[in-house]
Amino acid sequence: MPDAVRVAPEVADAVAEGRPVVALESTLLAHGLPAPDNRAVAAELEDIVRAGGAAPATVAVLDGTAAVGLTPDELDRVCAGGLAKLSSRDLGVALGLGLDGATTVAATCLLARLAGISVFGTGGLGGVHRGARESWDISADLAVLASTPVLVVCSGVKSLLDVPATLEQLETLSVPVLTFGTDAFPGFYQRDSGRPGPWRVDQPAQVAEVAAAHWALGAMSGLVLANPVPEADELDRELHDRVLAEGLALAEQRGVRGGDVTPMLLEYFHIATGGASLTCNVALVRANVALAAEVAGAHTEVEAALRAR
Ligand code: PSU
Ligand code: MN
Repeated sequence: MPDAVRVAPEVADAVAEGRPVVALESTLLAHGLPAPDNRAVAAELEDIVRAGGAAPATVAVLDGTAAVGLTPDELDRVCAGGLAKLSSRDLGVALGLGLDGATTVAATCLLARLAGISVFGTGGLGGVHRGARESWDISADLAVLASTPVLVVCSGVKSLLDVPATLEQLETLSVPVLTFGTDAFPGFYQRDSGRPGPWRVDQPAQVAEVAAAHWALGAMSGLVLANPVPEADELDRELHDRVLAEGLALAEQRGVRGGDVTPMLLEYFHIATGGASLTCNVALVRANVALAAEVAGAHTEVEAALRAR
């Protein structure tokens, strides 16, 4: 473990003893949700993971140290605003220069892996952006999943992205995609992105068996477990489609590019839906981390059974 990576005692003990752990990302807190609500969500997500029998490990970079598992004071700093958004390529820069930053799915996967954590719960995965043919904007989340054995529980990819292209890329990169309790690939704010998922599972134990088999074959890629937003919290389809069209036009008009696109569109959604997208976003993350805790529990059981053989 590099010196610049610090694993919280609660997390390190759980990993060492083969108990369930769930990694949580900080970009969703720092750039996906507005302050001060984000701080309450940060605490709530950790509580949900603990209630599900797992240790939470929220990941961020603070003072040039990558922290896996944060103290309440550190969560305050992450949620107070002003943190850079760190993708995988930015981690070494932030550590080398002694900076602070919030970690994306890509960066969180890398640090979770270093800390020995296999299950990670979040909101939405990054993917292929609309217009990627011109902009080349494809999230590093995909490239990192191709080479990092971590299972990411999310609500599919945001409808802000090119969903069919993202599913194609995940196939090319040999990242298995499972949909939980549904045949449809979820579209973040919506339970159905309009595309079917390749494989449906209905039990956390099935997910753990699939991940164990995938990794036993020597695969170095991660897996995606796509969990649809709870029915009651789904965003109204018409509202969603209208706000998405407006947001995309606004991003184009303002010339927003690269890593700024997702936070800008998420913020536009939160304002233009009068907070409905925020309610939906928080509801789906809650559901995902609860499922991640169950999957982490099942994963430790499968690992213990493998060790006992
Ligand atoms: N899901 C959310 N809010 C977010 C994100 C996902 O509900 O802010 C973040 C994740 O951290 C993801 C990142 O890794 O967006 C992708 O950003 P980009 O497209 O720039 O790679
Ligand atoms: Mn991007």
